[in-house]
Amino acid sequence: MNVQELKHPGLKQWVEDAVALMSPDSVEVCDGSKAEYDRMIQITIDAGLATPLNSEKLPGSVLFRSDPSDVARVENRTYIASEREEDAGPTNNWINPAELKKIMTELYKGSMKGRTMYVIPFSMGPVGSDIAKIGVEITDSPYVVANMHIMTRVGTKVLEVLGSSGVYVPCFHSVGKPLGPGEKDQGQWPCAPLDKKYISHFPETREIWSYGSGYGGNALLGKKCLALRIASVLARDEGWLAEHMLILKITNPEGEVKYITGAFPSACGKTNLAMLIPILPGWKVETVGDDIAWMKFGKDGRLYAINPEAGFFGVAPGTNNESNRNAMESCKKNSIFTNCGLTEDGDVWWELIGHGAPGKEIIDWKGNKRPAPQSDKSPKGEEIAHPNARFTAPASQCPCIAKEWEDPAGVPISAFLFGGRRPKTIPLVNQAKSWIHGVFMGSIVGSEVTAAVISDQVGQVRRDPFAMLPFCGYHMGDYFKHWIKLGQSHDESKLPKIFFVNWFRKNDEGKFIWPGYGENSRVLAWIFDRCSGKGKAEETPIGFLPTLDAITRPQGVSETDMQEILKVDIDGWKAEIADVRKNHYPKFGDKLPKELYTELDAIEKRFNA
Ligand code: GTP
Ligand code: SPV
Ligand code: MN
Repeated sequence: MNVQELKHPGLKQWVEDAVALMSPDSVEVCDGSKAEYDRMIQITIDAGLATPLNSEKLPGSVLFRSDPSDVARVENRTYIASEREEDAGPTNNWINPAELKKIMTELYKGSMKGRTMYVIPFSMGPVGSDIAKIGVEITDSPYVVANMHIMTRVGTKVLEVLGSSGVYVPCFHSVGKPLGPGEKDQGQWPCAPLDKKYISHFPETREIWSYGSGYGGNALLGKKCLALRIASVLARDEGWLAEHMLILKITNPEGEVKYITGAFPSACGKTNLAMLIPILPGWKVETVGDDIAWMKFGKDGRLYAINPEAGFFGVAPGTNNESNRNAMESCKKNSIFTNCGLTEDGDVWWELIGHGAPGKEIIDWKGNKRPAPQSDKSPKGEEIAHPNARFTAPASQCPCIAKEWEDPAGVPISAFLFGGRRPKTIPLVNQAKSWIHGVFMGSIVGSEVTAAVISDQVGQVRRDPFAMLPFCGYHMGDYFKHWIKLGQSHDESKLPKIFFVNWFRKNDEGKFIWPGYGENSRVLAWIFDRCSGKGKAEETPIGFLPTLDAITRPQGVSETDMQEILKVDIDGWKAEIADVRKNHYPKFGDKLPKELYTELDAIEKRFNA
């Protein structure tokens, strides 16, 4: 389809203005067809950017290697450009929107020379459903088009729903690498240097402008940019929630069903939990979503969640048939791999895949030949796959996808889980005493920074409230207020119960104490029971902790270890609380809701009682 055929005058004008600014050689409106997907992949193969994989092992799949400067989200180049700085708050980067648009307009000038501009109409959520939002991404990256095909619902049917006057979120994206006459990418992942990358959000005008990166959340603008940063602003204004949460369906041996969501920071276990295979007999987990949940109140006063995405952009390293067989199955065909190793037989390989690589050599994520590894481990810093290597796979290929995963009505949520990577102090699981206590605990969540973000803080614990630190499109203090208000204006007995989990406790030798993955079903079973008014627990200063016999003990976890991860670490918590009072809460100034200080005072008092 060409631009002239666009029936929405505003959209047509917007595209024409973009063409005038970015000067692509040609323009295409995407129809979302299989033929289009195949063509995008072929273009990237011809440009030397994609390698077709072994068609018997991984039919319809390709591998990309990106640029070392472009391997993850760039938080320090991500901006919330609200009209007023105070609306972006202390946890976001802010630039005056007019100033930022001026800088970026300069960058966009001629930025698509030598390339095709693709116009991608996409829907977050099932096309045409009340809860769905439409975006249109303009990009010069066929890699982005192909990924958007998998991650969102793309094409003509979206334009039909949009009609001639529908509302959409306009999203600009350019890799920022125009080509001179006759110039080709020739295997060089196109992007701009780090200090030229901008991932910008204009919350008042609901616009996204991205420049200079072709990777993940920086470039697939439906995901973090629209479905979290812009959607969180809409959710605040309209009384709903847009959260960095997986959604799972869990069935107990008696056949009772509950739906649970969980917010953990990037690379902290959402995809794995969403696809978990319970080790507990008779229990079943199915997937509704693995990264983002949009939740609205139903007429019955309960919160209903939908997954706005259509695919998984999952962390490859650590994924294997033991840890996450469902993810391995999901990316067995029609998938895009980015920054994995390439074996001699045209297969992908990554650290902790469960086996060494065949043959003599392997090509690492930087394109270098290396000796084929005998085991599935590599020394730190010498990984064959980048630690944030990813697979993009259609959700429909997941063997445990829940039948209701595309239900526009959503699924009713019984529990919220919050957590992160905490080697010490935070217990395996505890339950908040009330909604407000849960909001307090959610506001102080901390986690080690992972390779999902380009940062020199990787490995250090930072506060990541609600796992939304990099994704909240407005002042985090107002975000806390929004959560408190939802509790105050609804019947608390119908709201999800709030829990905190930590699969990542380490012993003094630095080894994980808890085996994680399928073993986490032991914790899910306790949470399930607590939501039914069962499950044994003890009230402590931090909430309800399971009694020692309430969660069955995995093989290889000693009784002493079990006691260790289920106790209240008094000194650790005192330090935690002191840090919140001194370093965390003051950041939010007047915007920190007083209810949270009341909770902080109360927990402090409980520890000093
Ligand atoms: P994003 O896609 O970045 O939002 O990540 P995510 O939260 O979906 O994380 P994911 O499930 O992909 O897991 C990230 C890494 O953590 C992988 O290497 C997993 O193998 C590892 N992981 C997941 N669950 C567990 C667990 O229960 N225990 C341990 N030790 N590691 C886990
Ligand atoms: C995350 O970082 O939380 C991700 C990957 O899910 S990205 O899409 O790059 O944001
Ligand atoms: Mn994520």
